[in-house]
Amino acid sequence: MAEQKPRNGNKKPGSRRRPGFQMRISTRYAPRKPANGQARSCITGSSLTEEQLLELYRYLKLTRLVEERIVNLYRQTKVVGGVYRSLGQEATAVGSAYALRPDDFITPIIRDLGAVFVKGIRPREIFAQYMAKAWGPSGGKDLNVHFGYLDRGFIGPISHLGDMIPVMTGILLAARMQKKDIVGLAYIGDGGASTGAFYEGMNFAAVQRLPLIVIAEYNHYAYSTPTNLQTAVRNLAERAAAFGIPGHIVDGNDVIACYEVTKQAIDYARKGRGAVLIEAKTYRRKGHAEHDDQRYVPEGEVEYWEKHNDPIDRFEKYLLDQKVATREKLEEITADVMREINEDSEWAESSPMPEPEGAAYGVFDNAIVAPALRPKILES
Ligand SMILES: Cc1ncc(C[n+]2csc(CCOP(=O)(O)OP(=O)(O)O)c2C)c(N)n1
Ligand SMILES: [Mg+2]
Repeated sequence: MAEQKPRNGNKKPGSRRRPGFQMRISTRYAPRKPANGQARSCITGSSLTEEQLLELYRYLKLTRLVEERIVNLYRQTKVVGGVYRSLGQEATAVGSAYALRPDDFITPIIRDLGAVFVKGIRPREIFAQYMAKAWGPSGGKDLNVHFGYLDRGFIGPISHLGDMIPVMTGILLAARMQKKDIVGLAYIGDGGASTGAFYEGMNFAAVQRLPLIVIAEYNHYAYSTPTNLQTAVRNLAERAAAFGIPGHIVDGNDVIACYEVTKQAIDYARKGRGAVLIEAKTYRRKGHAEHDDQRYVPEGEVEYWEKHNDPIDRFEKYLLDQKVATREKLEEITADVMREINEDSEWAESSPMPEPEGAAYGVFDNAIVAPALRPKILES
């Protein structure tokens, strides 16, 4: 028998082994309908308690029902600006964000309302923000997803796709210099993952071994462009090899799988081993925004995902099959979510619109005030 070469035979003694390089694809991802024709559920063997599982369910329902209410307000012309839905992909945002500690940082994008709720933002803040009200987090200065709270570790996204990756990388570098033990979770779409900023941010985080977890949402579209027309890779996670970091693929419509894979990545990053790229396979069931009629989507595609791969249906099946909850318990949680939504949307509707001169505050250094506003501001 030929002599086996030692595995690291070419390595210089004492050279540091790089983590990652090889792709790690989660076997929990099953892209097709189960062969036995059964409706899909979620992975079993979770480390979550029953109480946590029900909390996840609450976040999923909250996300879907808040978005439905926003659409309702939009149709009444009460919303200023666009409405972007995460219908069908709520499990990706909720499951991944649930793995964070409260002091960790997060930067969601337009399909990650679920992560925003997990981070502790209340529905009333979202309603007021969408309606550009004075009581909203940006006081009516910006719209929909464009707000953040630095003190809560919630970094609001800017519109430029890809740019939040180097921003989060910078935050994590600063945190390391300040000896803070935090990880950063950044979300990116399949379209956004083709920008230069994404590559630069990932590369820098990788070489600095910063605790950056990136969730790349493969939801099949960027605006009207199908993913296979804007990137030649089949799996976004394959790009991890270019940065020398681990890459994972997870079923983005399985909330438990999303939680478990992110938890693993967070543990890895927190130990100082560096960045991780997680690709969540999911599907955008609505158009880019409410104005988009999706005429570019092949017939039956949306319906297929709705029928066979809805993340809430799947989680309900799991909770019932595993006897974590009864149907009545799930209805009770949903009713409670509806109560909160009704109360919070009324609160947001009762907010006044912002005072016009408020536009001059919190944007630039207020020592420099536009001449037209100067007398009024100096009076107050
Ligand atoms: C650099 C840049 N190019 C183009 C746009 C316009 N734009 C906004 S969202 C979007 C599509 C994003 O698709 P994807 O990243 O897949 O995220 P999804 O909407 O599917 O969640 C585009 C092209 C932008 N905001 N920034
Ligand atoms: Mg996309």
